[in-house]
Amino acid sequence: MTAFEDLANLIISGQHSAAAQWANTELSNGVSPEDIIEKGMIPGMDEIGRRWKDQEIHMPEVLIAARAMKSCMAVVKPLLANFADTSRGSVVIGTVKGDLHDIGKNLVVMMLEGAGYTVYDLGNDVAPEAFVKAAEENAVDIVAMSALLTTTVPMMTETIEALKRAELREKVKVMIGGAPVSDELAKQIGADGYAPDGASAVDVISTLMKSH
Ligand code: B1M
Repeated sequence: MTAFEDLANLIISGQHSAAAQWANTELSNGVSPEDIIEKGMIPGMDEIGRRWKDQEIHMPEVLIAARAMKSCMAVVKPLLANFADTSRGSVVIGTVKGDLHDIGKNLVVMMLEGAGYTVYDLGNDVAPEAFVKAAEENAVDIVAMSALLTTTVPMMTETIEALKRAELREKVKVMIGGAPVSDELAKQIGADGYAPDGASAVDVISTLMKSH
């Protein structure tokens, strides 16, 4: 078993303190925060997703795994942010209205902050009007939306419509992400970009910034 599998197993079994301690120890051994996220944390959560889908586990197990994931994030996040010196641009991000899934969105936030973007994280269950208000008040370059439920994907369209009504759509680029969305959907709803994961989100946003 690789060391990263040990971390994945700590996440799967919901051992939040041990998972955070594992991350701390490996960081001091010189393992990069990116490797900890991509090779340990995400595979752990992916396995939880598979087990839940196959009805091998129930909601409490999912929630304790999510808590372990958050404990690890708290450890690696400050190190990702250390890469940043000056802001490369500003992003308002949230999980759309009706949707409480925030683990993937939080990973995207960490990656963007680590890459040097100023991020205004509105959390989850974010109404279209709240995206508009934050985009306007902070004069951001990018509005980024996450959705994990097929039933909340239409909220992305509603948010784009709200940006248009507020005459902000021409002033910002819109990026979407999350398991039920795709590049094709981004084109259909009039978003400017789609990213399948946190690392690609950084690439997509830097491309969008060039045309902004
Ligand atoms: Co829920 N859930 N959940 N859930 N949950 C899913 C999403 C589901 C696929 C499980 C399943 O049935 N197989 C399913 C959705 C089905 C669908 O609509 N297609 C589902 C359901 C149905 C529900 C409830 C309705 C269950 C119920 O109550 N009956 C309910 C809804 C609550 C609500 O939101 N209103 C619910 C609740 C929950 C919990 C609260 C228990 C918990 C969320 C805890 C939290 O987030 N704080 C939870 C979890 C954990 C999951 C699974 C197991 C894992 C999601 C996750 O965190 N993945 C999930 C099953 C699965 O995904 N296999 C499931 C790990 C994370 C790193 O990946 O979020 O995909 P992900 O993020 C990735 C990319 O998608 C991307 O980058 C991330 C990093 O690589 N990405 C972006 C995400 N956002 C991005 C934004 C970007 C760019 C990239 O730019 C803006």
